[in-house]
Amino acid sequence: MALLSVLTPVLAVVLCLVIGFMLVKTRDTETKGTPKADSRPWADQDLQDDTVITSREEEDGDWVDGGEEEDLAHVPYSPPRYPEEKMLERSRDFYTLLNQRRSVRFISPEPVPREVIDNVIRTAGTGPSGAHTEPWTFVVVSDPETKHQIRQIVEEEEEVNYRQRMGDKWVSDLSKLRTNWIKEYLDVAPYLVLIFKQTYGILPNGKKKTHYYNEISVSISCGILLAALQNVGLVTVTSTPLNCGPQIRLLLKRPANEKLLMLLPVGYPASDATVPDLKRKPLDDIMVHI
Ligand code: IYR
Repeated sequence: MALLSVLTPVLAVVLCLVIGFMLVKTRDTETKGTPKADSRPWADQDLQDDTVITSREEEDGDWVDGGEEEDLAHVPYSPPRYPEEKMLERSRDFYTLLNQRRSVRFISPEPVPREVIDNVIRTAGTGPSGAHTEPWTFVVVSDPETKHQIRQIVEEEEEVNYRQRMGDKWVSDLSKLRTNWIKEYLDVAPYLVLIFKQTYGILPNGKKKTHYYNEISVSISCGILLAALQNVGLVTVTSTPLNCGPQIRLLLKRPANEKLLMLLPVGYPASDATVPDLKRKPLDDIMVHI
């Protein structure tokens, strides 16, 4: 009994040491198991989306080291500089042009010159991207059968979205826009442009390359594409079909590193096209000058 009372404090100390050791060990293995979490500083809290949630497949494999890439020459840059008067005029004109942009769901089947589509996509490809990785793929579909298959996928999923996934509040928020899951424009528009974000790159040697901020980069390039379409008098509606990405990716035979970000039907507006009579917020409501 006496021996037991002497040993109890010793046992308690040993027990504490063992528990402490086990805790430190667990923390060590946890950090080792998720090296990406710490080595991805661009994964800003505010940008948490599926850009930074990598699947098992994406985590595995051989990633290229930044240092493996060649150095790049830096060259002089002197874009046009306009007198202030001219700047004012150009800023007004560009605003007037883009202020006429509307999401149009009634698109004419009239053919559009292919070269115009090539040029607007070239323009979208001028967007800035994280570490200049250019993490975008623009799939242009004019084949009627493929357009129809896309329509079938989108309508089937959108019906479930509207009826179940989006919920009453979202559906009622949209009622003023008179949208629904029937997307005739997917058959009718001469072109469907499907924009994929490449969640990582694949080099010719098969190694994977990090595509920093890929979602925000591709979103910016979509904005430029919308402006380029407006500039040539074409219309579109920025559709982001919920839950259709994987099926459309497989239909279009795109690789697993590409995720569908946006689907743009592109063409001239139908002669009887209508749009909701929306108003834009005035400058004072969208700008804060400090
Ligand atoms: N993607 C659906 C629903 C939709 C969602 C928003 I937010 C809109 O501004 C418009 C529609 C659709 O395209 O019908």
